[in-house]
Amino acid sequence: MAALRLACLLLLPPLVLLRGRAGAGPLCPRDTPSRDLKELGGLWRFRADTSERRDQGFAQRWYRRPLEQSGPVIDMPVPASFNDITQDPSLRRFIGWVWYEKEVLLPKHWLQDTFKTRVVLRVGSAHYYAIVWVNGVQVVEHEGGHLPFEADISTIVQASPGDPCRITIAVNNTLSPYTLPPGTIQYLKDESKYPKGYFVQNTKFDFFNYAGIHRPVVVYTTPVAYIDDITVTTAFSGNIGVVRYEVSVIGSSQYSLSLNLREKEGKVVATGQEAVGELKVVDPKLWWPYLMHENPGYLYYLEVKLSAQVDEGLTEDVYTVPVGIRTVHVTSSQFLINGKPFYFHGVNKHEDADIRGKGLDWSLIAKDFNLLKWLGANSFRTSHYPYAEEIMDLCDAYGIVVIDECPGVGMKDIENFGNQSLAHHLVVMEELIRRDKNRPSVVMWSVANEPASELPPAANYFKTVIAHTKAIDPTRPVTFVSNANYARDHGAPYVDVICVNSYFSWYHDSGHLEVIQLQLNTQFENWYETYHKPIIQSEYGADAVSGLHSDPPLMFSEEYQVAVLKQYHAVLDKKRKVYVIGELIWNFADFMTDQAVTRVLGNKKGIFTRQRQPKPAAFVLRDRYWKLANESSCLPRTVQYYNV
Ligand code: GCB
Repeated sequence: MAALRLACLLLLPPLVLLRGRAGAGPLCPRDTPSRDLKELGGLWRFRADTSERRDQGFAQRWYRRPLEQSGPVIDMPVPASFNDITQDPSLRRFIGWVWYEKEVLLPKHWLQDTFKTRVVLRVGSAHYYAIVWVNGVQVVEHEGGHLPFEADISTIVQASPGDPCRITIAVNNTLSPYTLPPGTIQYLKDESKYPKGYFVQNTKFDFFNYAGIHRPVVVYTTPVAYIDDITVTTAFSGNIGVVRYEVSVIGSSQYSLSLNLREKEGKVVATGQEAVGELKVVDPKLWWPYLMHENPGYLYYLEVKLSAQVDEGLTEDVYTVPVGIRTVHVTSSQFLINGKPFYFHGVNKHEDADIRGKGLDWSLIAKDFNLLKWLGANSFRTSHYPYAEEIMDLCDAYGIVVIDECPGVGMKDIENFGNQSLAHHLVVMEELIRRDKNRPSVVMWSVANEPASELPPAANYFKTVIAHTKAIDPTRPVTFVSNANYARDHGAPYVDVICVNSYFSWYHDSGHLEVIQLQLNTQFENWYETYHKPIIQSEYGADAVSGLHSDPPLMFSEEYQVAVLKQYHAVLDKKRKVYVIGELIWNFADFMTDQAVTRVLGNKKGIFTRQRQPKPAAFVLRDRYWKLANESSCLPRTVQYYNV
């Protein structure tokens, strides 16, 4: 009870007023002929509220004046996790409210054309609960990391043109049983062992709980009458591609639309004028996964132009969405993309790196995509939360297929399956789908990773979450990733694809490589016999500390990791001929976790180190993935060999 009280105290500030929309506008901010964009990356002022109840910032209203007037501040990069930036161990493990602040001068024309310009502040993601003020006025609050949120700040910034605008963001990383992911706060009261008031945050997931402002903060403009959302779904029949679209407009009921669907080179291939319609493309260039076609990730561009009447006259807005024409279907034993069987040979990742933690980093993103291509990986799962839009854009462009996972990870206690959690989970799925619905790379939603799906309440919980997800997006299959016993999993009846994790000879029968094939075979047969649904081996692997060797292979050596992979591959090679539709290694790269006796400066199941250097397992996987790609596709020889 005390733990819960503290969780609530840390999470909720006194007297929070909800203003503005809690979610983000569905359209990712872009520079267009009618919109401007200003990134607020760089160093922000930063202060952790170290008061016992973490409530000093609210009691003293730190947002009312420049943060440095409240006490000592330091420089903190945005985007980045705050944990690994300083030499202060107490900041690394800090739980509670931290405060960020930046002053920004906005262009004059944004502030003076008040009848024409709408100014919006958008945060790409902040972990986990955030409240935002502009010039001391609260504009938005948002629960949950990994997803964007925004607020219309026009009236505030336009009230004082010429003055710098002060943006204050308070972020709280406390997790409660009802957040996603969930966690608990534990007070340790034995004063012979712990200082007075000592508490820790406990979680049941296996990655370090990085916090801060992880993705870009931007200010952008739209006209006052603007394109609020564009939804696109695609299909094809014979040589005709179909792009169904729906445009929603805010700020005027008197408007006209003009839509142009362009090829990559700019040629218009179809046009429309209605808010809801269907565009037909003759001989469409389909969106194909990487290594399934010589020209993967082909994108058309749907340019939407709005001409709207507002009180002061006519205003125009333009927004362009990339469109990949492709279909997705699931049968009892196959996953079909554009009607052809698709085999996922890919990875699970994390947003994780030295120093920046989960902060967006373009160099890391570029390196990771180069490694994926080198590896011959055609897919990844966004384990265990939605990744940055910048990453997802590249998946669309490169043809990397994505299983898009929400932050439903570490749901191990019965309390995580109550109505409060459920209501929040539904909102998170809405926000995720609103953000990623138009992406051709996203072929399936994953609503959770390894929940305690054997608990009876999991039945109704997953039935509801999956039904809700399908109701919002009827075009994509839905799954969650299970490590439960096939006969007792209450969520599996509702999924389209069975995703199963197993660590034979690691967490069970440690060191016994000889049992892997039997156990894996049994696993697949049990699941398939029970459900007759296609199966993805959504995690498997072993820790290898880079540079540790042992022959015969012993646990934690590079040789052992390779040996585990080879045992799994022997069975996968049989089962992929029948109903196994994919294999995703755990993990792409080593990553930071909480400290534990089973973790050596983090989880070492990466086939690359945290610094992205290959372990021997990476070469084994690379051989395999290129072979799989060559087998299942009709790639020209130039693509078949990948020589670096
Ligand atoms: C799992 C989890 C993943 C862990 C991994 C491991 O089953 O889904 O989050 O990191 O195992 O290495 O234990």
